[in-house]
Amino acid sequence: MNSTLIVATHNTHKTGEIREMLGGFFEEVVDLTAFPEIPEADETGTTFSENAAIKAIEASAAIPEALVLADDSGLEVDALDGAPGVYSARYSGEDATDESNRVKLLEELAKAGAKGKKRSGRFRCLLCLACGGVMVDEFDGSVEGIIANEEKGKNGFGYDPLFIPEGHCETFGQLPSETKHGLSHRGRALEKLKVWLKANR
Ligand code: ITT
Repeated sequence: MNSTLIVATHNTHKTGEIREMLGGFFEEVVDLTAFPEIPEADETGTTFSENAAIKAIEASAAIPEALVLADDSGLEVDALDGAPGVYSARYSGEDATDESNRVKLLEELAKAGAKGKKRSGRFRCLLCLACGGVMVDEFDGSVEGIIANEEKGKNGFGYDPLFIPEGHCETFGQLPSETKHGLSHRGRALEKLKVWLKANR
């Protein structure tokens, strides 16, 4: 097996986090921004697992010699019946940005009248590993928390400035990246992947 990992994403924040956490396992961690000829996968699944598999298998079929890892992730908020969930990236529409998504989330929670502990939720991450166009394995992770009343901090990406992980008083936007990596949905799924890599590479 070669020492390059292809991350089947166009989200460079995800790639950065995965590179930081998996650095020791691969010489290079690159994403699909380095392969503009590969079209963006249609995320037609209704679960994180289905969408992670779609992204991993499509990219792996296009680069069959490489080990490919896809990440499908998102935020589930209990007061919103699990929304935005698998639609987290495009919660506020097709032209959504991280900022417009955070604004929409605060608006929806205000409409729902969700205060204090009623603002509970979790980040989920499904990692799918593929090679030669075939799925090899999948790994999951989640972190429970509370949605803050307002944005705090500039670290991370997406909903990080609004997410206070269980056991902390600050958002992922305020906490150092090492703290986020140690308890995040992605960090927990990557720990399972590391066990797999140790056993299989
Ligand atoms: P790819 O499909 O190209 O991987 P994407 O950003 O569209 O990129 P997803 O469909 O998996 O990826 O959507 C993930 C969204 O969930 C992401 O855009 C954020 O809004 C949110 N999200 C996931 N992990 C997060 C994290 O660690 N911190 C903050 N927000 C996160």
